[in-house]
Amino acid sequence: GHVLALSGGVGGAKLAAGLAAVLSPEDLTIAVNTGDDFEHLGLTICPDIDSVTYAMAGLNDTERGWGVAGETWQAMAMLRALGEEDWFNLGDRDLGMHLARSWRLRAGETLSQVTTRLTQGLGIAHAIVPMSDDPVRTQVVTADGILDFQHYFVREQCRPVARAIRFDGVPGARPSRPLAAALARPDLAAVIVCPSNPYLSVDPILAVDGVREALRNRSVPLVVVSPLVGGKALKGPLGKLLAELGAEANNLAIARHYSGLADHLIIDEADAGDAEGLRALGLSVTITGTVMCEANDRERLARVALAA
Ligand code: FO1
Ligand code: CA
Repeated sequence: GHVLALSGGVGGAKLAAGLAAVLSPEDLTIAVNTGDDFEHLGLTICPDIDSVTYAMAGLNDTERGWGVAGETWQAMAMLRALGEEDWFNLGDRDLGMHLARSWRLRAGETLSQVTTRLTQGLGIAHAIVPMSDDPVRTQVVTADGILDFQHYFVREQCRPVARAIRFDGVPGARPSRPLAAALARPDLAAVIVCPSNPYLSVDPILAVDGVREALRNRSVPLVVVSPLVGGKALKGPLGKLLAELGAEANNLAIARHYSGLADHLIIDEADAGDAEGLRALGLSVTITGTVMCEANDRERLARVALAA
């Protein structure tokens, strides 16, 4: 049967790459968060689509966690010399991606069509699809006003105190055609939620018109791979944001967050103590190593998720 994976960047991208390594292209659709997208210097930047794309093409920078490995920064140096905005680091190779995407969008292609074009251009046979072709923008409501996610996260370095997260554009954003098609497939066998941040990376996907309902009414298992290891987010200074919003960083909170959706939670060995409480909530649980350092780890975790 067909597997639908929901993914954000970084952690999600690693499992998505693992799933692609063990499933044929006909058997997998990877639907990606576009809430982190933004317009910058006249370009449309889609960080999570690019994280998944670069991970699947083997081009991702594993140190930094975003962008292309072996990147150079000549264009940034010129922007800086020109006195233009330089707070968002666009590598030279990465810029090529944004140029290609932006002009194809301007020429009238949908984000789904552009993403298919660009991923195929990099030799990726599996379907990486945006959650929606309509713009959805994650925003952080702060004491100093509403900030687009990248402005909050990168430009302001998460400094303003957060009051709420909102997704501008929903309701009203329709699922992309390939996401809607995957949700409606009669041979859909499972939905896997990759180890991405539930509040920032998965919630925007669930907020797209009809997606949460479709997943709630599905008849196939929904497996969540927890993004936590030892009760901590694996990457990023997002702990501060989530604490300010009162979101707890533990697997029980994650299970409650996905209640009515998740059947099975995969948690890290470091959090084995959570299993009992999760089972009491009616979930089945797999305990395994969830840290993905190498291709082997990604594929192994992908197999564990499929077995679940
Ligand atoms: N993150 C940063 O912390 N600083 C950057 O300058 C930066 C640039 C950047 C460029 C392209 C891209 O695809 C991602 C980039 N990111 C950067 C990461 C991005 O902000 C995050 O990956 C997510 O949106 C949060 O998960
Ligand atoms: Ca992200």
